[in-house]
Amino acid sequence: MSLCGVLVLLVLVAVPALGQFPPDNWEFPDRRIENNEDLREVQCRHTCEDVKALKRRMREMESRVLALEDAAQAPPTGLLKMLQLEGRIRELEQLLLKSNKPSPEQQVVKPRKDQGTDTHISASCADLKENGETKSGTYTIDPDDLDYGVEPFQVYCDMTSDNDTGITVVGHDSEERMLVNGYETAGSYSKDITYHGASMEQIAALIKASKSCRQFLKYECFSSAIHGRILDLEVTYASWESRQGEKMDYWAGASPGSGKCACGETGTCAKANPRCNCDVNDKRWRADEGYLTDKATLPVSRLNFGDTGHEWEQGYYTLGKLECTGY
Ligand SMILES: [Ca+2]
Ligand SMILES: [Ca+2]
Repeated sequence: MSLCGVLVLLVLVAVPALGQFPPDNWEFPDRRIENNEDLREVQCRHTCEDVKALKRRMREMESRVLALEDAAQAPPTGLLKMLQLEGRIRELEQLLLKSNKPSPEQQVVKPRKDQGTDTHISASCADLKENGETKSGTYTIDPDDLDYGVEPFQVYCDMTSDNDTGITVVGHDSEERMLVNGYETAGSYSKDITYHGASMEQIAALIKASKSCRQFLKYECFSSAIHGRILDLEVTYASWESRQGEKMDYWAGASPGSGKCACGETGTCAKANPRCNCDVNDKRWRADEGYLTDKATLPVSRLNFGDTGHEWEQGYYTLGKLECTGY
């Protein structure tokens, strides 16, 4: 075969082969991969699992949120019990109303027979006398009304000494004339006063409810002074203490704050002494006495004495009962 013949043969064989190119089943590589299910599974192996997990977690969270909402809306156990009890109380109240029995809240509290308005108790002996009681004796009083302040207490009522009013008398444990001897320094003799049948609070209530009160106090002295001097220092040997326990600077019969005895205020003390008879201190019996009348400080709660240390020195004190009148 000649060269031309060979070329012609090649053309005849190759042209039909070229007519089938590309083959029917041919796909470009990229396109084949896009449509491949296997590849989709490969791609989902991570992302789809993640989505599934996320969806699962979302469902869990939703159920938890719902549970929390339920819990938030539900009343707590204590509140539930309270509501149940309130309902029960309403039921019982209804039952009470039906049976015409008043509930405890509707019940009127009646005063006790011995403390109520239907049993009168007097504030003082003056009050008693005002209400027609004329016989002296022991009575129970309540100066600041029943069911208020101090408890009622017993006192002696003197209904005859004063025509116009009853006198409320409160006694104590030092009513006897008492000797002071052998106590030299100021206040080294000290006597606490205890009142019979009444506390200091009750006595204070009586004083407050009274128009006037008084208590007698006397010191009889033999070279035993109330006020003296040691070198340049002024010394108060004898003093009384108020119901509040304060040491007072004036003696009975004088004005509060005066620092004097009764004679000192009127300028009538022995040997022109400026303050008290006892301050003369001259080996003669003398005395300073009078009534304490200051309602703010009565009654006497304590008495203090001294200047009885030497053998020629002594004294006697007398403290009267507390007496209150009027209202
Ligand atoms: Ca009272
Ligand atoms: Ca003396």
